[in-house]
Amino acid sequence: MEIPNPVQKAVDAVADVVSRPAGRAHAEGPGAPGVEPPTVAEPTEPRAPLPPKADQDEPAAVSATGRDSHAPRNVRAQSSGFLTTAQGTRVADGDHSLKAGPRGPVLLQDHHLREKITHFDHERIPERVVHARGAAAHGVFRGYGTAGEVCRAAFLAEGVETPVFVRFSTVLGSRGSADTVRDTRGFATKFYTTDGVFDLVGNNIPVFFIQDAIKFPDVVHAAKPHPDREIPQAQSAHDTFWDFVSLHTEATHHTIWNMSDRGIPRSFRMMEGFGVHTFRLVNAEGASSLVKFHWKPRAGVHSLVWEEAQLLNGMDPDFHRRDLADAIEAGAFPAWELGIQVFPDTPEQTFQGIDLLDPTKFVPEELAPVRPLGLMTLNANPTNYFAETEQVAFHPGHLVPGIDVTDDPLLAGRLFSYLDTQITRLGGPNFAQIPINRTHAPVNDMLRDGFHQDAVHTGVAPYKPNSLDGGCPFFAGSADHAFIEYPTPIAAAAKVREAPASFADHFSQPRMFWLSLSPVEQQHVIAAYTFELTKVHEQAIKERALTVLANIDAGLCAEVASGLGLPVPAATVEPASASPSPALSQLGASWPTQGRVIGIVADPTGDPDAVRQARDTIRGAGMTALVIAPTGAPLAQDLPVQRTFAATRSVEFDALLVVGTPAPAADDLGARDAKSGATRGTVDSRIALLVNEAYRHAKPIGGHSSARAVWTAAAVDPQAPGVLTGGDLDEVLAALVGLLGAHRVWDRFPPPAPLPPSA
Ligand code: HDE
Repeated sequence: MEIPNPVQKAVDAVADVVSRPAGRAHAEGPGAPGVEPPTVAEPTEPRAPLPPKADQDEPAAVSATGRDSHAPRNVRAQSSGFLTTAQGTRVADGDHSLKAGPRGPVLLQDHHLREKITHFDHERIPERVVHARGAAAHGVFRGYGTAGEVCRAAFLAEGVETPVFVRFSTVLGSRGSADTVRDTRGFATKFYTTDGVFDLVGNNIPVFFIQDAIKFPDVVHAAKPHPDREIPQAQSAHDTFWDFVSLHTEATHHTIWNMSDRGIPRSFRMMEGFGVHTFRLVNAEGASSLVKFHWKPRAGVHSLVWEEAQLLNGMDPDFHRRDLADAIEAGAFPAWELGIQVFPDTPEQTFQGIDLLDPTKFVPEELAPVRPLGLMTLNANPTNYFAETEQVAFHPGHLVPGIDVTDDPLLAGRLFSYLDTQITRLGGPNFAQIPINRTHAPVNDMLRDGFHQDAVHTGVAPYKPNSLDGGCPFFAGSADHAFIEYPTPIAAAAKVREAPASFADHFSQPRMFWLSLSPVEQQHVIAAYTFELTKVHEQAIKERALTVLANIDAGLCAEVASGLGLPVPAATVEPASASPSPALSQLGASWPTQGRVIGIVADPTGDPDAVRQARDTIRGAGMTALVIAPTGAPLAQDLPVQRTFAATRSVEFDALLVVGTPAPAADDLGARDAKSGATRGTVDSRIALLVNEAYRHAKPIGGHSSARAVWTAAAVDPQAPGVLTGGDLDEVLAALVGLLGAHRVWDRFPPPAPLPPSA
C-alpha cells in the first residue's frame, strides 16, 4: 500500500494557503465544514491530514527565539496518515484496551491507553479570570506614515506591513458563556513588529470602572456571579454588581456606557476600540507627546437591540464568533483604522481641564480629533482555537521603541498583572515561546530553562558581563532600535495612598455621554438601567443606584424610577455643565454594508429565478444571502437552501426579503414547534414570527407585492418606514440595502420628545 508522503503534502498545503483567494464564493453559505467533502462510508486507506481551509492562517513559522525557520506554516500540524503514540510509534488498535482475554481484566502495561487518558485528563487549562470568552483572527496592519511627527515606532512608517493577531472578548462570562450578553468587549491586538511585539490591549469602551488597579479584584468580584450559587452567568444584572457601582461612584461612567447600546454590539466587526489609558509616544528626536489610541471600524459602530441580544443568547450563543469567522471566510474582511488623539506632554498632564491620567475620563473628539495612523485588515481565521485564541498572551508591557506608558495608576497595575496571570494560565514562564506568542524579531534574552522550554540555547554564558560567549549579547543603543524609557521627570512628593483631586469628579462625563446620545439611544439606556435594576433584590441598592442616576440627569433618573416603581431621589451633587459630544452617538450616517446578512424567504411554489437573482445580487455586493425555505431540499439545482422555516430565527439577519407568500409548511404544527403557535392561516406561522420580530427590531424588510399577505400575518404596518413592497424586486432590494447602510430604521418607532435635561 502506498502511503502519501506527508512532507510533500505539507508543502502542497502551504502552497494552497499562500495562494488562497481573498475570500471564496459559497455555494452553501458560510461555515462550510472542510476543504474536502467526506465520503459517506468510513475511509479505508490512510492519507495525510487535510490542509487548513482557505480562510485560515496560522502563527508564523518562526523559532522560539524569533528566527524565521522558512518551514511551511503548517509544519506544526499532525503529519502522519497512521495513528501514532506521542513518540511517533504507529498504533495498531486504538479502540480496545489491552486485556487478558476479551473479558479482561485490562492490563496496566497498556502504555497507549495510559498515555491517551493521561493527556486527556490534562487538556484543560485555567480560563482567563476576566475576558475568558473570546474569538480571534489574523490580519495585517499597514502604516500610513503619518505618525512620524510624534512617534518613531517602525511599524507606523508608510507602507510597512505588520502581521497582527486580534482577540475580541466579553469580560465577565466563562469560556462557554454566550456572546451577546450586555458587557464591555475586549479588543486586544498583537502587532508582530520588526522591533518586537507590541500589544494594544484595549476595550470597546473608552473609559474604565476604576481609577486604581488596587480596586480591580473588587469590581471583578462584584460583577462575577454570586459566590454562593454562582449565578448569574455573564451578567451585570444582579445585586453585587449594582451594590459596588452605586457605592464606588467612579464606576458611574463605565456603567452608563455598558447600559447604552455599546454594551450589546451587533458584531465584533462593528465596534470601536480604545486603548483607554493615555500613552506616551516618542519621536525620532526624543520628543514626547501624550496620546489616546482609537480603532475606528470601517463598517461603522452598530448594536443589537436588547430583545435580539437575549434571543441570540439561546438561539446562537456563538453569534459574535460565528459572525467574525463567516465574514472572513466570505472575503468581507473587517477593517479598522488606528488613530490617535494627541495632547501636549505638559507637567500637569491635563487637556482642556480633563485629567489624562484618570482612566474614567475620555477626551471628546471634538476637542482633539483622531488622527489616522494606519489600517488593520483581518483576513484569516485561526486554524486551531486552543493553540491560537486560547494561548495568545497579551500584555500592556509589550512595548516597542516609540511607545511608552504614563503614570496612570490603573495602567501601572496592569503592567504587573498580565505577565503574572500568564504564568498560571499557560503553565510557566516560557509562554512567549508558544507559537502564537512568538515575536518575529530576533531574541537573545538570557532567560533560561523553566517549564516547556522550547529554545535550545547555545553557548555557556547566559550572564553579563561575560567573556566566554564573546561578551554577547550586547546592549543596543537608540540607533539600534533599543527601547529606552522616556525620562519622565518625577516631582518630589510624599508617599501617600491618595488620588489627585480631579479624580473625585465622577458625574460630569457620564452626563456628557448621556446628553450626547440621540433620543432613541437615550430610550435604550433608560430601558437597560430599568431592566438591570429590576433584577436587583435589595431595595436599598436600587435606591442608591437611583441617586447615582439623579447625579447624572434628573430626567434619566425619573424614567428609571418610574419603571422600578420607586420615588425619584434628589441629586447629591450639582449637575455638571456638559456640552454634548456628537461623535458619541452611533446614529445619523450611512456605512458600507459588506458582510451584512440578508435572509431571503422563499415560497417554494414561486419563481426560483427571482430568489436566485436576489441571492446573486446580494452576494455580488459582498453581503451574505441565506435562502430560507420550508425544507432543506434545494429550490433548483443551483439554488440550495441554507435555513428552514423551523430552524431559523430573525436574529440571524440584518434585513429580510420576502419573495412570494409562503403557505404553512407541512411541519407548521403548534404541537411540533411550539414557538410557531400555528393557526393554519395563509402564511406559515414561523415566517409570520420571523417577519414580526424583524419589524419589531427596526430592521429593513422588503418584499414582492405578493408579500402583503405576509405583512398582515406578521402584524406589520405596510406603511411603516422601512417596510418596502413593490412589483420590481430589484428596486425593492436596492432600497433595502440603502436602508441597511444606516443599520436600523429607527423612524419606525419614533421616541417620545427628548427628555428635558435637569436644571
Ligand atoms: Fe485587563 N486583564 N486588567 N483590562 N484585559 C486581563 O490578562 C487587569 C483592564 C483587557 O484577549 C487578564 O491574559 C487588571 C483595562 C483585555 O487575552 C488579566 C486591570 C482594559 C483582556 C487582566 C485590568 C483591559 C484583558 C486576564 C486593572 C482596557 C483580554 C487574562 C488594573 C484598556 C486579553 C489575561 C485577551 C485580560 C488584568 C483592566 C483590557 C488578569 C489587573 C483598563 C482586552 O491579567
